[in-house]
Amino acid sequence: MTHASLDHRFTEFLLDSQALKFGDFTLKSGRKSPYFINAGAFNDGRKIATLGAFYAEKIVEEIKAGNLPVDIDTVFGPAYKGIPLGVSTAIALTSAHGMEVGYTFDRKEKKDHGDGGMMVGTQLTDGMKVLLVDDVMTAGTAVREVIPKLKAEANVEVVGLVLSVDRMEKTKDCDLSAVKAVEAEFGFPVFAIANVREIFEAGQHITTASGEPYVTEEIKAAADAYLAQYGA
Ligand code: OMP
Repeated sequence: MTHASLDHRFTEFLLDSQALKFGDFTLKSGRKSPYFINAGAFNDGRKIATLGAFYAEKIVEEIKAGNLPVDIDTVFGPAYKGIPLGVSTAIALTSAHGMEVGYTFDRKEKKDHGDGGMMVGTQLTDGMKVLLVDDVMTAGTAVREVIPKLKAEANVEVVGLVLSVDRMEKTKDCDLSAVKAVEAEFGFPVFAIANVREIFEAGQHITTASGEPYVTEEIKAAADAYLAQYGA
C-alpha cells in the first residue's frame, strides 16, 4: 500500500471541497490570477475537522524535524477566517497527537464590557510560545497586520506560521517570495501544507467523478504563465 504525500492528499481535499477554483480572480494585491483558494469552502463539520487535522499533521511533522518547539502554548488564528483554523487545529493537536495547546483569536473591535480585552480564548502572557495559523499567503499583508496586535498584548514569542497554501509569489518590491520576506522580516519560520507548484503537479493526477483530471493542460498552462510573471 502506498501512502500519498501530505501535499498530494491536501490537494485532493482542496479539489474535492471545491476550495480551489479555476477562472479569473482579482486578488487582494490587485493581481489577476487564474486560480483562487477559498478557505470559506470548508464550511461544515467534516471539512473543518479534516482541515484542522491537516494543519496538525504539518505542525507535528515540523516539530519532529526540529523546526517548531514541542511546547507550543497556543495556536493563534487571526479574525475572522483564522478563527475556525486555529480552533480546529488545536482540537486536532490534542485529540490526534496528545498535545495540550490553547487557542486564541483577536476581536476586530475592542469590547468594553464583560471580560473586555482584544483576545478570545487562551489569554496571551509574556514569554508564551504562540504558533500562528492562516489560510493563504500571497503578499503577506494579513500577517503583517496581526503581529503588532499580538505584541501589544504581551511579550509573546511567535514560533512560526503555518499556512494551508503558499502561493509562492514575489512581493512587489523584490524577487523574494512573500513567505521568505516574512521570515526575514519577523525571524520566525513559515510553513505551508502545500504550495501552488505542488498543488498543480498533484492536480494533474487527481480526477473528477467523470474521470477527467482536475488540472487540465489548459489550466496548467494558465497557472504556468501566471507563475512565470509573479512566481518567486
Ligand atoms: P496577503 O494577505 O496579501 O498575503 O493575501 C492573502 C489573503 O488574500 C488571504 O488571507 C485571503 O484573504 C486572500 N486570498 C485567498 O483567500 N486566496 C487566494 O488564492 C488569494 C488571496 C489573495 O487575495 O491574494
